[in-house]
Amino acid sequence: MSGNGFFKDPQLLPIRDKVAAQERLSFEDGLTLYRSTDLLGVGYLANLVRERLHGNKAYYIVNQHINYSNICINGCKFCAFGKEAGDPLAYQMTLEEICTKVEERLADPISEIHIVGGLHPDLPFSYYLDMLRSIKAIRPTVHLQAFTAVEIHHLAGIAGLSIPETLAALREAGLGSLPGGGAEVFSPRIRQSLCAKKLSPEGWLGVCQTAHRLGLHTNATMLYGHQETLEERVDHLLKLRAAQDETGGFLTFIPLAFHSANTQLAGLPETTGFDDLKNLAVARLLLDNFPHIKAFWIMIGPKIAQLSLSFGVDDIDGTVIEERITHMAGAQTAQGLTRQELHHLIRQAGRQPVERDTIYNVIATY
Ligand code: V47
Repeated sequence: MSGNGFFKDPQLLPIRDKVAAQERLSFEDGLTLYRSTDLLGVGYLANLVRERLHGNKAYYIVNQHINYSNICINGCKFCAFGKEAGDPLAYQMTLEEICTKVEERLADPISEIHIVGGLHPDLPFSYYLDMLRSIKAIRPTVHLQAFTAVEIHHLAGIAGLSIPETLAALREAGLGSLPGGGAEVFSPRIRQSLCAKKLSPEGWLGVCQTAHRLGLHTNATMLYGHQETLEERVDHLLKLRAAQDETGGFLTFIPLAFHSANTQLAGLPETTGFDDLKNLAVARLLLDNFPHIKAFWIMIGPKIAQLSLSFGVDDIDGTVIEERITHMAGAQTAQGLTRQELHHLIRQAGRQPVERDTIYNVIATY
């Protein structure tokens, strides 16, 4: 382990000792990490944990995103994607349109389709079941990572079913796992201010834990870079860690960098590379029971995502292909990356590209 002289911030030394001893970090440790300007020190510690878990591997997936509708009843202030029904920019895809999107990519070796939408007020439950079934009919082996915990809760209301019944019906139709969206920041202050109508933190965690108990994996996210405090970030991460201790079904944590354009928070500055790397590194250190930390290159850019492979990250998501949520909020990143581009980023960072499926089975190593 690196000598004391490496760390510019002496407050990191006791945390270094805990990391070396594989001891769990506390709330105060989390705050110290966030407050420290010794980014290289924090990154070094996160990299130790990443290396212990994953050696030199850096995962990616060949996936496709489908955002079936942006019509949403929640009206979250941070969201440029969601629109009220009747808004000129509102859309909802028919099942035929969704099938066309899937058919258009049949030649690509896609192993996952990632499906997220708004909370539509009146699409019937059958639309969601038929969507999964139709995609599976076209691509029987693809893994469907579909519907955030917030959508699942909404669909349960539409279907008049309990959460376990809703998940079981969706699984029967082809659901493979849940993406990590909709967690935002668990702080009641932030939720009151930014997304008062959204499913509560307890509700979000409850849906994920119910999914875990049924044998479905889920991801988890945190939206950062808006109005949240460092204390609220640490609290969010520790709530995820506590939930994971109980049910163990979270696969990956993905910090989501806030983009303000076209939102009710327009004008807030972009997150910085420093803060993007710091969030990923602190997450790796606090979430000791999460197998994977993912950098979503769409939100932080491929260059910071590449650097993050030395700051605790073992996964840089995937090919994506047509993303709407961040691009409607002003993201300047590409809509997709090729497998070759992902390999180039990973190799230049000195890591070994590993193509994975959704649940981290290795498809190929390069
Ligand atoms: O839930 C909304 C966030 C999420 C903005 O599970 C915004 O592997 C930034 O969850 N700026 C959806 N973020 C995306 C998501 C996701 C993405 C990639 C991989 C995975 C995974 C999950 O995007 C929403 C919300 O938290 N979001 N608006 C915005 N203006």
